[in-house]
Amino acid sequence: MAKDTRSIDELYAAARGGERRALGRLLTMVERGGPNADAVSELAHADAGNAHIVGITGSPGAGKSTLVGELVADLVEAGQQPAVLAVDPSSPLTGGAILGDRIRMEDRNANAFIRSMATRGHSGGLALAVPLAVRLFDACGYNPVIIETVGVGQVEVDVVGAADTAVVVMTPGMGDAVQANKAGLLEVADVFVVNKADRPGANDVRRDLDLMLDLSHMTGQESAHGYRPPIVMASAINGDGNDEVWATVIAHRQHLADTGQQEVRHQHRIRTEVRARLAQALSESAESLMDGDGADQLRRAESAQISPNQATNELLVQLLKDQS
Ligand SMILES: Nc1nc2c(ncn2[C@@H]2O[C@H](COP(=O)(O)OP(=O)(O)O)[C@@H](O)[C@H]2O)c(=O)[nH]1
Ligand SMILES: [Mg+2]
Repeated sequence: MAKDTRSIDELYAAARGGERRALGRLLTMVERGGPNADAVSELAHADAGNAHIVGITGSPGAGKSTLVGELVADLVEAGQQPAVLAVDPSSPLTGGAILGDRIRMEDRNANAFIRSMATRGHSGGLALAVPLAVRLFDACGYNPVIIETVGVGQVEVDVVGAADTAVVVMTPGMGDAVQANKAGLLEVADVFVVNKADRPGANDVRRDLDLMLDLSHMTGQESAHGYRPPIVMASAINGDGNDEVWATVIAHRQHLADTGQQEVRHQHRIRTEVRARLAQALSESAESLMDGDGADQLRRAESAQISPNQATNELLVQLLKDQS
């Protein structure tokens, strides 16, 4: 195949016109970061803002990909055009159920776009790349945009917490409710799915969850506007409960609309993205300062002439001067 020499603008126009290859190339740029990613983001910014963004998280093996695959098939059947961004550092491009689903899905129907995002192990890249990829899908008319991520690290929790609707998937027999609580997932969850309800112990998970939600209610952690995250029992692999999962997601979106919370979510999402970008920019500046103009302070701290604290303060002054 001839090398694709189209400009970013041309690729973007083609992607908006429905060309999957063009969209795929833009997603690769977004994944790699840097000036090209920023250029894509600028273009997409003008056309995005319609998609319902749904985050789905949970332990590895909880059945997220199975559930997402089923939901996507249902959405396509219902005439919608869903996109999925699967971010799972533990199963990079070669692994995971989602890729099998992807191939079948793309054969079956061109209305869905499923993409595994490679972040090459460094999770910082995720916080930068995910919002851009979501914006691009949104700008290209995909709706909903579903983000699948393992609920382990802070970045993953942030990504899901910044969605319009955050779905947390649990399974019986893994102490999942307690784990999720520790990982901070209880606070970001809008919908709980107890998957693998065909297995013993599903009702125990539900009970544990209910208890923890009662507790957070008593300590005032529960979200305002009287919303208590519903718990849906499902067996994704058998197709049981998938309809109810989606109906519950849609009900949450309606709740956001009714209470004006959609705008709050949007603001939170933008804030999360800007924070990640700021942190990245400052961290890069700090590195180059220590390699350049600030090397002297660093040497003096290394040889104990000044304390690390003092070196930091001096470097900070330098850094802020450089930024302005
Ligand atoms: N028994 C049972 N197994 C399931 C169910 N859903 C998914 N699985 C299986 O659990 C394993 C992990 O599923 P996967 O969707 O890849 O999980 P993910 O890591 O959360 O994306 C696979 O072998 C699935 O077939 C379910 O409802 N019941
Ligand atoms: Mg998966």
